[in-house]
Amino acid sequence: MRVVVIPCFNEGARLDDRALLAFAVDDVHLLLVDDGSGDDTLARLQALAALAPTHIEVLALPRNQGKAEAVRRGLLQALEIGADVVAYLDADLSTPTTEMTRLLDVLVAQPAVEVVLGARVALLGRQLERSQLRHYLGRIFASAAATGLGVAVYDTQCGAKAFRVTPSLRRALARPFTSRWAFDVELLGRLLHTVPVDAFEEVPLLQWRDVKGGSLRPWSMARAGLDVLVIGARHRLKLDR
Ligand SMILES: Nc1nc2c(ncn2[C@@H]2O[C@H](COP(=O)(O)OP(=O)(O)OP(=O)(O)O)[C@@H](O)[C@H]2O)c(=O)[nH]1
Ligand SMILES: [Mg+2]
Repeated sequence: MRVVVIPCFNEGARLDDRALLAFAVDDVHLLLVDDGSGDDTLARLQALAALAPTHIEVLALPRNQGKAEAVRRGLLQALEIGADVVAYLDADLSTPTTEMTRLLDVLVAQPAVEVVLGARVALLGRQLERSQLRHYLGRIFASAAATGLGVAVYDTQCGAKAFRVTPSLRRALARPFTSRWAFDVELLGRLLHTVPVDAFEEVPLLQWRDVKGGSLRPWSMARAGLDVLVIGARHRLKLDR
């Protein structure tokens, strides 16, 4: 079973019920995590789960804890219900579900791969719609992350990642992340202590778009930038095991 965790915080206006329902078929299950939203997100998620009770489950966190903890709690629950592949995906579907499917399929097609990361690389023939400013900020962030982790990762912040369920993954999720927004880097760092670098695969996305209405503020971005430096230093000193 493949379980895709979708963290949702005040997503009432952005949720695409139809796309999510169409995605939750066959062995793809959705675990929708309400991160203590103040709007109608939880009711919307519950209504969606009622339409496909065998394929969609809701985890309601009683108060807002941030994307890092919402994803971690979702992934832990996915492990508990017996998933052999888990993933996470942003609720705004900036990465469309068809692209998430492609990431999941890599784990089926390539048994040696354990971690699949969506990478936003603008190439001719691909549909990548991203503001210039965000692109360049993202490049600086990813370069800092790659230096800190000591591996040539191109895009750490794409909200679409998939993992084979292994003891290494369980261990990497056992403790809360220290960073609210740079947690993807923290997770990769924890995994890199035991998973060989060739078991990581970045997959350039064919489609990705900036979806307005998110709540990531400039202050959070600056904080994430600071966090990535600390995470890199801790990783090199092996303090993040
Ligand atoms: N902002 C925010 N998002 C959260 C939180 N908890 C879970 N999320 C989810 O994390 C995902 C990414 O959030 P976004 O606000 O879209 O962040 P972003 O795409 O980096 O930034 P935007 O360009 O503003 O959309 C979404 O699925 C959110 O619902 C939280 O506490 N704050
Ligand atoms: Mg977004």
